[in-house]
Amino acid sequence: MRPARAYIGIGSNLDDPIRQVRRAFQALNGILASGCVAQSPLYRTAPVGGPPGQPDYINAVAALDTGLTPQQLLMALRTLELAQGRTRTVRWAARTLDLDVLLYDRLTSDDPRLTLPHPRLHERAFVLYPLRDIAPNLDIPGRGPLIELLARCPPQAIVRLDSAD
Ligand code: A4P
Ligand code: MG
Repeated sequence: MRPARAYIGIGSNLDDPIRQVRRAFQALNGILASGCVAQSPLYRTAPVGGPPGQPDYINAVAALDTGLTPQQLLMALRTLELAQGRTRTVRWAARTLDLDVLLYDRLTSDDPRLTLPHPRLHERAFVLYPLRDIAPNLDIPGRGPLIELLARCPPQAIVRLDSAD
């Protein structure tokens, strides 16, 4: 069967976030029946929401071809988060690694355990910029062309890092 194309949002703002994100790219390649087909550059971004005083985030996006179902993929991502020391306290708290399923082919779901596309992706510069780097022609089901979402996105502090950083 043809694999699905999933896009994974990667975020970290604890314990050497650049290293956490690079490690996550490698770990994604190790997911069963899956392969990473594109990696975005890394971005340094101001925290959106959550408790005040959080450090900046490092964000990136990966494209993954996968034979897993969306639920199996989410479980695999949870395992990688735990392997990189993720703990869950309050919503949007600082974290060593957050892995979100942004898109899974053109599947839509309003299940709160796995909402597709990711319910906040269309309004977040820290997702839209790295997504554009690896998939500029994407059309987000129910939301429209990525380029139009970027044009409408509220201003947010975001800086692209050099690959040497
Ligand atoms: N869930 C539902 N749909 C999905 C999906 N498509 N992918 C459920 C992943 N998980 C999904 O997630 C909370 C619940 O969402 C889970 O039960 C899962 O089944 P979580 O990872 O435990 O907690 P979270 O990440 O704190 O919550 P949430 O609501 O997913 O947060 P967001 O929306 O991901 O926001 N600012 C910057 N600059 N950069 C960031 O990366 N991230 C967040 C987290 C806030 N501010 C940020 C950043
Ligand atoms: Mg999350």
